[in-house]
Amino acid sequence: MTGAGTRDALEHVSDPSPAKPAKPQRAVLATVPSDSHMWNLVFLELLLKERGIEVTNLGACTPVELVVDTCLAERPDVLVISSVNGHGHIGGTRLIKALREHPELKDMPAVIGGKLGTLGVCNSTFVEPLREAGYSAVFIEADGLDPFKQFLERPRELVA
Ligand code: B12
Repeated sequence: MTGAGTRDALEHVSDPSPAKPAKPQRAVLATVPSDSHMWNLVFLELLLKERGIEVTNLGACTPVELVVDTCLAERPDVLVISSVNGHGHIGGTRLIKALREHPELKDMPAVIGGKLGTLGVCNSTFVEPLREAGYSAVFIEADGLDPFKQFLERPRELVA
């Protein structure tokens, strides 16, 4: 490689592209311990993979300890929690509190979505409490998938 080539390469490395937040490369996908539904997880795994994101899908009825331990070991760019059985707001709150107790996971983007209660469109009532409990973003089914897709394009921007 010529000197100029080396310099160009180094400049490229030290010059981060202007204000473009990194897209997630690796995700951990899980649900809450009470939730045995699986197709939501399959659907989300495919949606993430379609975007080039590597997924560790922990499957249905995920124990909280498994989610925390996997996040500690893998340090994913984003944790995605999906729940549809109506208890997501309860299990999801327990889960995020356990996760945020670990200083290493304090700033890791973590989102939850699906049918988070049994109130239909009024499940929006759970959004703020779940954010306060520690989620970076909360997606309710009534809003469709576009907000989540946008989040995946610029997660840090929306979390900040
Ligand atoms: C199949 C099914 C089952 C199967 C599950 C089989 C399996 N292994 O997956 C069985 C029969 C086991 C089952 C059991 C129960 N089920 Co069920 N089940 C369904 C059903 C018919 C389809 C779910 C499905 O597979 N959908 C396909 C997937 C791809 O879509 P989805 O789950 O809706 O997820 C979408 C969105 O919510 C969103 N999404 C989901 N998660 C996330 C996360 C993020 C981050 C984002 C952005 C988006 C997102 O994306 C998906 C695509 O749009 C629904 C009714 C329905 N038509 O939706 C009820 C339903 C989910 N079940 C329900 C209930 C109540 C139960 C039971 C409690 C029933 C009972 N009394 O025993 C148990 C719960 C068991 C448990 N411990 O969790 C309710 C939940 C009520 C609520 N939340 O308001 C529903 C809605 C039926 C109803 N209308 O009452 N169920």
